[in-house]
Amino acid sequence: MAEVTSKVDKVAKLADPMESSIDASTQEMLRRAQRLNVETVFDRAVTMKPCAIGMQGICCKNCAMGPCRLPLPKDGIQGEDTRKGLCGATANTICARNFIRMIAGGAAAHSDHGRNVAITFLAAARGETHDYKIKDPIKLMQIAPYFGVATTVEVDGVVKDRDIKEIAIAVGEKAVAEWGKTSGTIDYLKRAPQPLQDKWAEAGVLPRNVDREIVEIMHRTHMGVDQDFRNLMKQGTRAALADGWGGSMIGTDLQDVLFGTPSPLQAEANLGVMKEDHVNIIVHGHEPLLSEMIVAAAQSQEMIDYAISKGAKGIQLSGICCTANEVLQRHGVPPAGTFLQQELAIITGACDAMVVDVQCIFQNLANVAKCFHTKLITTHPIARMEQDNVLHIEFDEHHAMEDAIRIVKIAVDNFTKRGADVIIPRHKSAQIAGFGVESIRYHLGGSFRGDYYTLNDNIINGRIRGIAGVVGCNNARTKHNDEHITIIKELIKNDVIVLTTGCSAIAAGMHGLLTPESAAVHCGPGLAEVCETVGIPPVLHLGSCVDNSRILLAATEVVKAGGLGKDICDLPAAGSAPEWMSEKAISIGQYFVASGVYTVFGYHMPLEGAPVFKDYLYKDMENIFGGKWDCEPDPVKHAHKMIAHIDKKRKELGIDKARDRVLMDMADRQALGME
Ligand code: SF4
Ligand code: MSK
Repeated sequence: MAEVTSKVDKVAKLADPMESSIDASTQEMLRRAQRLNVETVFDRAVTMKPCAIGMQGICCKNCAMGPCRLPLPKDGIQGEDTRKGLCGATANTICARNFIRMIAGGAAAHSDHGRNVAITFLAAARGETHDYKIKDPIKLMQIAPYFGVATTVEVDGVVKDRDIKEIAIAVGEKAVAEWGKTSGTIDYLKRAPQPLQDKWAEAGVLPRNVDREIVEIMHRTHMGVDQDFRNLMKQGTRAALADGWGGSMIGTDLQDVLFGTPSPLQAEANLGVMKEDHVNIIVHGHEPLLSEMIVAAAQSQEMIDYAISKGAKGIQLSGICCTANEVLQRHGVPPAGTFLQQELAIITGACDAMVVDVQCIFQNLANVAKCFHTKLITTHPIARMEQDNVLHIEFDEHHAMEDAIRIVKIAVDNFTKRGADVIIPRHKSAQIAGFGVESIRYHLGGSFRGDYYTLNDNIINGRIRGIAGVVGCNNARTKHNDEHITIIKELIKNDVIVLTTGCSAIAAGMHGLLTPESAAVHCGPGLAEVCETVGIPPVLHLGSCVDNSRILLAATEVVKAGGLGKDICDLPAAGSAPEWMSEKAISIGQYFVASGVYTVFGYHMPLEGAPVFKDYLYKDMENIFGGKWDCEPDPVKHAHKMIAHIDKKRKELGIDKARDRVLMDMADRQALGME
């Protein structure tokens, strides 16, 4: 081990490993970190407490007359709320401004990822880069009409298929334009159920283009502009929809076209996927543009031979955060861990290179890397680190493979510099990942009756009580993975099928919930029967954070299949982000709410200091969009709030009795409009 430069203050309080995580490998690595005197996020969470006023959402620093802080009086608000900042901004205004600035941050992060994918897609379509090819032309043909791109041409009165390259260029140009077009609204909005589109139009929240909605948030929240929390939220909703039904959805689709649409595959999860006798490369972040190339480079015979020539048995690639999910769902590359395990992967002493792109990357990785031999490599022009031990190799789509090979070689060379003190936790779990709208249709829909019919039938007859989306981050203020796993287990125990993405999906994989076998252990009898019959896990891994758009489209498919109402808000469904921490989670939450989903966050929401604004999100939103926010830190209560909502929707649909009856006959189906 190199000289330790990220020492924990000897007198500082340290995190209790057992209280910090439910995962044995995380506990083991945290103990090792503390033994080696290497500080991690878990220790910092003990020594640094969050600001109480910031937590309430009522600190404004939008001009230099502030920061203005508007704490709630100790005995609550009696009578009129007279709190105001120097300019007169009320608690509601300040809280709403802060909230929608989080949406802007989140939507910008997701959408800029989508933009980079669109730009690379267009370069590939035009033949300006030879490292990327169209892997899924069928998906390209499916999405082209949404952009208004024709897939056929008429020549001398005969209709013919249009040249695929021409279609790809036209789709690429249209997609890139979605970030800045000067008229109309985002093309993909028309993929939503018509009643939802009508609600958005009536509420005046149809997003015009992705960039404009984000910029307008920054303008409206500037000192002295929008001072009506409802009007501020209207803009927050526009930007969130521009993310979910725009930037993220386009990003997901074009990644599928370029890299292949995922289909279920087997892999493992947790730090135990690293191998002591292999070169270990970890990809971390969100954009799969470079990591796709690193997968190809690491699997090439040339690089494997090079690794063997340096004394390794091969190259073990693994991932952290959503870059992990991207390479998992398309190549079966195993995730080494979630967001909170990024420092721990280096603390194994076996990480020869950690390659990071954008989002969710701790700056402290550089300090931890200094304590070991690990090469930390930043690759994105917008995400560099100031520490001098960090190598920057700027990725460029025009020479992507060259960059990837250079990075893999650096990792292999670094293998020879590894210290003797290597400890890789043994824990890892098997998992099936790679689900999506298409594979749910295939596995649960049944090819004979058409899309999603069998899934709907099972929901109507009560074997499946409802659908939950459980997504999002870890948060060092909560016990690592505890809320994710408790909530998911409680949901599947009650026959609610779970769709998961992001770090929540990695957590589910680490704790063995992504296998068909887990159904018999953890599910209620109805869901267990469906999983056993179809051979799927009760928790379906749908990908990364941008792939939450897959959940929106799966919900839309369920609506289209019939029998469960006319809009997403009619479905027996609910959303959850148990351990959220990122601004992206707030953007995701708002686009789920505005798409009609009851969405419950764990930990806490920065709204307590502005009760009127909080009520607007927790109650009034439902009258506008059919979905609303909620927050419940207790994981069991959290799950039961979702289940109560699902049951309420079953009752409204008139299928609450079906859970006793289980089997539906033709007359039942006809009554529900399914025949
Ligand atoms: Fe204070 Fe108003 Fe300035 Fe915010 S904008 S810091 S509330 S004076
Ligand atoms: S990586 S945004 S910690 S899910 Fe998408 Fe995980 Fe949250 Fe980052």
